[in-house]
Amino acid sequence: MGKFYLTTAIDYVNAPPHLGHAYEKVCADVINRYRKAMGDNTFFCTGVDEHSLNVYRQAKAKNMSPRQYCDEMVPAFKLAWQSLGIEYDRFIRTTDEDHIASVKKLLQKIYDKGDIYKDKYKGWYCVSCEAYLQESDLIEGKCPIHNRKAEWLEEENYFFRLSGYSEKILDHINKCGNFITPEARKNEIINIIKSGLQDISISRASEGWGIELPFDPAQTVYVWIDALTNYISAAGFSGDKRRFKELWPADLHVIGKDITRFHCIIWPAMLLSAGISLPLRIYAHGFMTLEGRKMSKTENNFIDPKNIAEAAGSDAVRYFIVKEMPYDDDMDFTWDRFWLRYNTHLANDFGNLSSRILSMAEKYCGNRIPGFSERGKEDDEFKNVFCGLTDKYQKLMDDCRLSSALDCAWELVAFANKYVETSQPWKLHKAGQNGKLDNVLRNLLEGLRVISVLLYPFMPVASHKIWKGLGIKPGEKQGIFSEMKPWGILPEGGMIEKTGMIFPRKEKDKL
Ligand code: ME8
Repeated sequence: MGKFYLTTAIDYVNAPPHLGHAYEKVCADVINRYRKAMGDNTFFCTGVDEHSLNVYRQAKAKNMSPRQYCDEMVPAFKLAWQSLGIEYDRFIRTTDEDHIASVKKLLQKIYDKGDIYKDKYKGWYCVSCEAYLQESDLIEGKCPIHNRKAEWLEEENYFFRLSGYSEKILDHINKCGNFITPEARKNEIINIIKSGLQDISISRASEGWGIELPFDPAQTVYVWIDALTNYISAAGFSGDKRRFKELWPADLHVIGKDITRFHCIIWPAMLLSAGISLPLRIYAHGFMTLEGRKMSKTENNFIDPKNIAEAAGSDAVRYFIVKEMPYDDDMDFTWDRFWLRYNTHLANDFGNLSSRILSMAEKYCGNRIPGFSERGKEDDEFKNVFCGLTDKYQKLMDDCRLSSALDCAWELVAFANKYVETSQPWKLHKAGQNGKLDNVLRNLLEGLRVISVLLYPFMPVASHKIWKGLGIKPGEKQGIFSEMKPWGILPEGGMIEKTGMIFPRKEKDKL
C-alpha cells in the first residue's frame, strides 16, 4: 500500500480522439483501478496538449482565437473518456494557470543551472510531429510518419544542453531495470543515446501561441517542453510543496511507442538539470491500426470511441482493446474479430457462466448462498486453481502485462465452465445429492466472485452487476482486492439476485 501517481500522454486537440488514443487511456484506467483495488492511494492524470502549431493554424483558418478553438475541442475528449468509464483525477490542459506557472518555474531552474543558451537554428520541421527532422529522415521532402511536407524553419532560439546528459541518463536506465519498458523500447533508446545526443531548441520566436519564456518573453516555449512538464504541474510543482513531495515522482507514465524519445531522453534530462527526481517507470504501448491501415481522420479511417461504446457497451470495448494489444507489439482492429470476441468470450463464455451460476443457485438453493456441507479433496483442488491463478494474475498486473493478466482470468472462466459440465448440478439435484450439490454451487459462486474481482479493472460495469447478484458490496477503502481475495468469504445464507444477460448476444455490425 502506498501512493501511485499515474499519467497518460496528453493528446493534441486539433482532432477529436480515436480508438488508438482511447487504448492508452483505457490501459491507464485499468492500471489505476487495479492499484486502487490493491489499496493504493492513486492519482490519475490525463489531459490535452494545446500549444501546438496545428492548433494555431486551424484556429486562424476558422477565424477563432486558439483558446476558443481549444475550448470547443476539449469536451470531445472528456465525453469520449466518460463513455469508456475512464475515471481520472485530473484533466490537465496546457493552458491551465498552474501548468503555465509550472513550465516557467522549471525553465527558470534549468536556465539558472546554465543549461540554456541562445543560438541560431535552421532545419526541416514537421508540424504534425512538432519536431525537427534530419534531411535523411525525409522521403521526397515529406515526414515519413505523417506523409506531410516538412517546412524549412530558420530562427534564433534558446537551446537546452541535452548533449551533457547522455551518461547520466544511460546510467539511470542501467540502474533502474524497469525505467523503460518493454525491453525493445529500452534498447532503442539506449542505441539513440549511444549514437550521440545533440542539444535541442526549446523555444520559438515565430508564433504568438504558447507559454512565454520566463527569461525572454519575446519567445514561447517549444510545445514538447511545455507538454512534458504537465506531469509535474498536475503533481503541484508550482503550488503546494507538500503535495508535490507526496505525489512526485510519478510511478508510471503510460505513452505510445512513437513518443519514447521525448519521454525517455528529453524529459529525464530536463528533470536532472532542475534537480528533480525521475519518474519510476515509463510503459510505451504499441499502435492500433484499423483493418490493416493507420487510424487517421484525414483518411476517414478511424473509430470514434463514443460510438463503439454506445453500440457494444464500455466494458466490451475495454475488454477487446486490452485483450488484443500485446504488451510489446501493435494490434490491428478488425470488426469481424471484435464481434467474434464479443459473442464468444463475453456473451458465451463469461456472460453465460455468470447467469447460469446465479440461476442454478436460485433454483436449487432457494436463492441463497449454500455452505460447504461435506468439504473434500475436490473442493480444495477447485480453490487451489483459483488462488494459484489469482497470484499469477497479480504478478502480471504489477508488470503492466494486461493482456496476459486477462488470459489468466479467462483460464478461470474456462475452468469454471468445464466444472459446470463435469459436476452436472442438475443431475445432483435430480438424484437428491444435496450435500454435494451445495458444495458444487458454493465453489462456483466463490469462483464467480473471484473472477468478477479479477475482471473489475477491465470491466467494472459487469463486475458491479455480479456483486449485486451475489449480494456483496465491496468497499473502496481498504482496496477491493485485499478485501475480496480470501477464499470462502461469501456469507452462508446470503441472498442471491439474478443478473440477467450481462452481455446479450449481438449481430455483427460495422459502425
Ligand atoms: O503525441 N494507437 O499527442 P497525440 C495507439 N501531444 N496509440 C496511439 C495511436 C494509435 N493509433 N495514435 C495516437 C502527442 N496514440 C503529444 C503527447 S505527452 C507529454 C504529449 C497515442 O495526440 C500516442 O502514442 O499525437 C500518444 O501516446 C497519445 O496517443 C497522444 O498522441
